[in-house]
Amino acid sequence: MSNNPIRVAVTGAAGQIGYSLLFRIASGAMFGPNQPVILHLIEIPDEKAMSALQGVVMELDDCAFPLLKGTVATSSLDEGFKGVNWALLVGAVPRKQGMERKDLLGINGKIFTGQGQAIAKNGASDVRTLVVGNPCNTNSLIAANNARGLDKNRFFAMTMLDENRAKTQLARKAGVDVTAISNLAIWGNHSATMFPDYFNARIGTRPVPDVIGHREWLEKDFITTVQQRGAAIIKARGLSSAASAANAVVDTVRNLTTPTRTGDWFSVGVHSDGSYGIEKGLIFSYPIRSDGKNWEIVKDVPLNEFSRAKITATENELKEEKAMVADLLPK
Ligand code: NAX
Repeated sequence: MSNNPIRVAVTGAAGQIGYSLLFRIASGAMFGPNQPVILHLIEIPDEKAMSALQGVVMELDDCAFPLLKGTVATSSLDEGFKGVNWALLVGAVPRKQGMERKDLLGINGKIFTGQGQAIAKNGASDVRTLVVGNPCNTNSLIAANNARGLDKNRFFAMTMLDENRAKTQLARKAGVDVTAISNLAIWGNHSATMFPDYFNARIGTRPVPDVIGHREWLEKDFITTVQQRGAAIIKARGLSSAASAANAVVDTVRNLTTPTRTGDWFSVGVHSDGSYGIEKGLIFSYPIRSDGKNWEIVKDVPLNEFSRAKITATENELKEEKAMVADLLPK
């Protein structure tokens, strides 16, 4: 057991995802039941947001969590990222009606230049950053490129919610428990172009297509359901997914900080080293393994023509996004 608390910064801490996430971290779900934490809650310098944040702090206090050793609530990036071991970048401006993707990238991109710089300046020597705020791959790319002196391998973008959604869909279709599904990689961008790779996923020890013989369902319904799940939740709830997103943040950090089960892998957007022919430097979701400290891209996962075409489409979208924010990436 380590007695040194882990410092975790969460931006957008008064938002929907923050409201689920903070309580999971403070209860020990992210770093285990013996690891104390200190939460750094970051919001915009707006009266309403800061007041809501105070309310969240009061509720955290009222849980009397044994592992929560302190909270810092601030709108200052320097104070918020001071000494943090993890920076969970959740806060972003949502896309509004009439807003083009380029506009959103421009507005949110500016947030992530400043946050990348502040993390590099203030974070602990082992700081790692997970971007959740959308478009999360390209926001992570911006943060990584503006965090001078920090290894780009410490920047991630969340695709775990897509992986969890895909696993549940496959388990339901096959009539098995969700724990029977493994090796489910999400490739590419956290967007409607992502590719949930059912060819390499397994149900027990068997490849998914051997168990679910319904090829058309896999090619069409399955992929579309996973890609459109966020929109379906907005339609049903009137609000975007929050508790399941917070759960995916917990899963991502746990996956990166605990050894991956032998033979399995998980999905997260990482700095591409050119693996699988993907453009170097993009933040691209791959099948990843961790030894608990370091992570690696799983090599030699077989890809067929169908998968290749899907992966190229999502790569192309990320290249376009990168081109749109070129002015935010220092040379
Ligand atoms: P909310 O609008 O409920 O909360 C966002 C919070 O961020 C607000 O309190 C706002 O004041 C704050 N904020 C905005 N700019 C900030 C800044 N520069 N610094 C600090 N705080 C800032 O959104 P919520 O539902 O919590 O979603 C947050 C983000 O997660 C959105 O960008 C959303 O698109 C994204 N998502 C990403 C997912 C993923 O799988 N990667 C899934 C869920 C979610 O859609």
